[in-house]
Order: sequence, then structure tokens, then C-alpha cells
Amino acid sequence: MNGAEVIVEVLRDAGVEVVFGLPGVHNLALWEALSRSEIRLVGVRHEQTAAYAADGYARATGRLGVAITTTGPGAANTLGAVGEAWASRSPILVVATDIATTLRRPGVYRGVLHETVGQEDLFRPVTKSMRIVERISTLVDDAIAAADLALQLPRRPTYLQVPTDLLSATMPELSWAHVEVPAEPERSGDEQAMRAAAGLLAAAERPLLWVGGGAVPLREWDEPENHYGSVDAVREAAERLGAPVITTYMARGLLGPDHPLAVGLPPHLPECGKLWDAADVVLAVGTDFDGMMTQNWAQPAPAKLVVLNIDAADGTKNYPADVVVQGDVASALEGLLAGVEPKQPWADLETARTAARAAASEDQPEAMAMLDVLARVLPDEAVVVADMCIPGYWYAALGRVGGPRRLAYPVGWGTLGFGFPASIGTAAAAALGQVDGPVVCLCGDGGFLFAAGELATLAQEQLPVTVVLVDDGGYGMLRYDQKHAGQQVFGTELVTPDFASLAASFGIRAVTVEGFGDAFEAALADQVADPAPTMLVVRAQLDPPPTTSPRWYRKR
Ligand SMILES: Cc1ncc(C[n+]2csc(CCOP(=O)(O)OP(=O)(O)O)c2C)c(N)n1
Ligand SMILES: [Mg+2]
Repeated sequence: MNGAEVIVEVLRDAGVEVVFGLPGVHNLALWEALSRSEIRLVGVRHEQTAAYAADGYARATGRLGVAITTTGPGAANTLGAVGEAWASRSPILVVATDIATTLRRPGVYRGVLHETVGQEDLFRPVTKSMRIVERISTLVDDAIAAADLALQLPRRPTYLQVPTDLLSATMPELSWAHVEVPAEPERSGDEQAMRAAAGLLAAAERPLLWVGGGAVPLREWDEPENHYGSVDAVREAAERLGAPVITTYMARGLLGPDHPLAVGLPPHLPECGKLWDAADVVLAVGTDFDGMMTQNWAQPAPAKLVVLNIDAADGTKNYPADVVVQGDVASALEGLLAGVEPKQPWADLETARTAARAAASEDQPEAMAMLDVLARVLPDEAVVVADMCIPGYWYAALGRVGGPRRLAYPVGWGTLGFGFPASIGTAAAAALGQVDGPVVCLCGDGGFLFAAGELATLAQEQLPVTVVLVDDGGYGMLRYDQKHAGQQVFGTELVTPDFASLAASFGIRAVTVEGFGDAFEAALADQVADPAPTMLVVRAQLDPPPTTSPRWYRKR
């Protein structure tokens, strides 16, 4: 076997069924190896898409997303997307080549094609672990470790860099036995902390659950002992405590859309904030209380805070905790609640939800009309991949999300341009039967144009996505920011193409409608029923929801 075949074999052994990539003369040996493997190669039109697609795939499935690029500019082109995956804790692996070991002179830029001195340094801030292969003898270890480490907690991107000549070098002998991967974090919390936490929860009159991405099951098809997150454990805890459940964007849909204890509102709305303010004990599960969820911590510290997190430091970095239980969600929650008597629900969530939605409808009827249509037309299995755009903000705030891993949203790094290329990865998962529902990408005109060339990928690979593109002729969010700050509307109005004709020129069925009325509903229903890629262009201008920073209601 040569080095490229070894890498493909390692990926296959790790359960990888699809990779996203773009070829260069340095990585062609990998293309040759992939051509003979069962792994599907989705060839993209920009390396950034390879990493976003890997991320979209990983978020929807919990599996490893893999992006393969060539040396230098190819590798560097992924960085915005790898940063998003890092901030959103998405398990992706970037496999990049480097120039040949035979041409490299350490520390000297010689002028070899694609050469970068210290290419791996580009990736340092956006990966949790890097494996830089320098000789063929470590390739198996490095490849296995890079794939494994991405999936271990905290799930984050890893980077494997291989000089081009080692891809075609022959492995002297293949041995898998000596691979060492660092141990996973401790799973069960210590008993003293568990008792203290149970005591606080038993005495609580108005307990509340704040649940983040750490509660989302890692791999749904795995044995229960491999679950870190757990839907059942969170639901049972909420029901035992009678506690309202507030979810972060990463955990949206965790209890399903209709559970009576799921608050179903973001904490940026006063109706949800009041619940937080009224709680006497908050149990925080798998969350780091980031600035986007807490209005940059203008949300006050709770009366009492119990933190349950696989990483105690991460769980307590933003609010001081009274008790910290370090452990995984399923086993720690069970242990925590074993001795707590069942409580009656204390909050009237139905009234809170109705009031919040009525206020939003009065404030922004068109945006709420859009969400109502999406709720009516999309089945609960649908996965919505939202970009950093006004319709995406609305959906992430108040849209109906049918279950865990059914909203992908670039909340981590806030990367505009995530939505469309990430949906390519989600759709690849759907094509492989790893995701049940239709895949919908919700994006704006500005963000879509970051990766408009990927229409070719959609058409070539026939990936099942419906792109809902809301064309407001500009960077609507920034236009709003400018007006809000009393500035000129300047440099935020955009020339946009006829998107439907553009899609049609790639052979993708597309229509344009005005606003979010009946024509939108009929076209959406028609397109999501079609397994071929489709595009629905909506001409509309929306104002952003109260979850966006200029509209935050808590001030510091
Ligand atoms: C990589 C990156 N560049 C710039 C921004 C700033 N930004 C946030 S939203 C936005 C406008 C997006 O325009 P569009 O996709 O048309 O959506 P709209 O706001 O009009 O709904 C911009 C420029 C960002 N978040 N990320
Ligand atoms: Mg726009």
C-alpha cells in the first residue's frame, strides 16, 4: 500500500462514508486511492466549501466530517470554515498535503509550487490537535489519531498534514497495533459534588434547566455507553424537577418541538428572560454560557447555579457555579436526580410562549409568516442549515426545529457564507441515508454569493437540498446596523443576479416568489418533495429579530 491508500483505509476503518475535497497535483494520489474505495468523494468548487460541507455533515450526523485539500493556498482556503467548526465544536478532519520532503529545506522559503513555511501554523488557533507527518513510519498512527481525536470530547477540528511524496511512498509494513490515542475525559462526577448538587435541586422551588450542545447525543446509532449527550436524560430530569428547559442554539430541538417543558423561546426575549430571573436554582447542562446566548452576560448570574459539564473549566468560565459536576450528561443526570422527589411544574410556559409569539408577530409579521410556513410545510425530520442572515436569525430564534441536530447555524464564529456550502454536507448525509428528512438551506443573497459556484456541485452530485434564498438586495443585517447606529446606508446595498436563472443555468430547478405568502408555501412544498436540488428565491426585506445584538433587551 502507498501512503494515500493507507489514509483512505484509515478513514474507511473509522466509518467514513463520504469526503469533500478539491484536487491539486500534490494530493492526486488520494484521488487515485479514493477512486478504488467505497468512500464517496464529493468534489467541490472551493476548499472553504470542503470544510463547511464536512461541518454540515458532522453537525447533522454526529459523525466525522472530512475535508481534503492540496498544499498551501488549498489548505489556507479552508480556514474560515475550520474556525467556525472549532468555535461550534464540530468534529471535522482536514487532510492537507505539504510540499515534498525531498524539496523542503527547514525554515527556508525556496519557491516550490504551493510552498508555505510552517503551513501547519495557519491551523493552530482553529484546531484542537494537529498531526504533521514527516516520515512514512508514523503515517498510520497520525492518521488514526487525527480521525479519533476530532470525535473525542471536546469535539473539535483536527488537522493531518502529509508531504506529497509520502502519499506515493510505499508502506514497508502495515501495523495498526501500536496506535495510542489519549484517553477520553472522566465520565462520572465525584460523589461529594453529586450530593451537593442533589441537595440544591431537592430544595429548589423554581428549578430551571439551561441546556447546551454538550447534551446533544454524540452518535445516535452507538451503544448507550458511548453517549455523552442524552435526550432521555434531559427529558427525565426536566420532568422530575418540573423545570422549564431553555436550549442554546446548539441544542435547539433537543426535546422535540412540542414537549410542554421545552420553553421554545430564546433567552433574548423578555418572556424567556423572566423565567431565568425567577429561577432559584439553574441546572446548566453541557453549556459554556457564551456571549451570544447571554446578551454578552448582561443576563444576571442565577441565585444558585449547578453546572454539569464534561469539562468543568469550560462550564464555569462565564458564571460562578455553586456546585460543579464533571461528567457526561446521561450518567451524571441520572445519579443527580435519583434522590430528588418529583416536583410540579412551576412556570406557565404556554402563556409565555403565546405572549412572545404575539409580540413578535406584531413587531415583524412577515418574518413570523415565514416561520409559520416553514413550520407547516417542513416535516419534523427536516434539517435546516441556516446562514448568518436575517431569515436565519429568525429561524434560529423562533422557528420550529423538529429534533436534535436539525438546525445547523454558524453561531460559533458567526461566519457568513456557512449556510449553502454546509448544506452540501448535510445533503450528502441525506443521500447516504444518514439523515431522514429533507435538507433546507436558508440563506440571504450576500451569503449565498460567497459560494455560488457550488451550484455546480449540487447539480453534478444531485444532492437533495432546497435552497431558500431571501433576496433583499443587500447585506440586510448590516444595513439595519447602520440605520440603528444613525449612520449612512453605505456599501451594504448589493447588485444581485437573477438567482433563479443562475440556478437554471446549472440545470437546477428554481422559482422566484414575492414575499412569504401562498406562492411561497406552494413552491416550498413542491420543492422539498423533490429529491433533486432545487432553489426557491424569495424577494423580501425583513428586519432582524430581538436575538440580534442591536436589539438585545438586557443592557450592561
Ligand atoms: C465571514 C463574515 N463576513 C462578514 C460578516 C458580517 N455580516 C453578518 S450578516 C451580514 C450580511 C449578510 O447578508 P445576506 O446574506 O444577504 O443576509 P441578510 O442580512 O441580507 O439577511 C454580514 C456582512 C460575517 N458575519 N461573517
Ligand atoms: Mg441580503
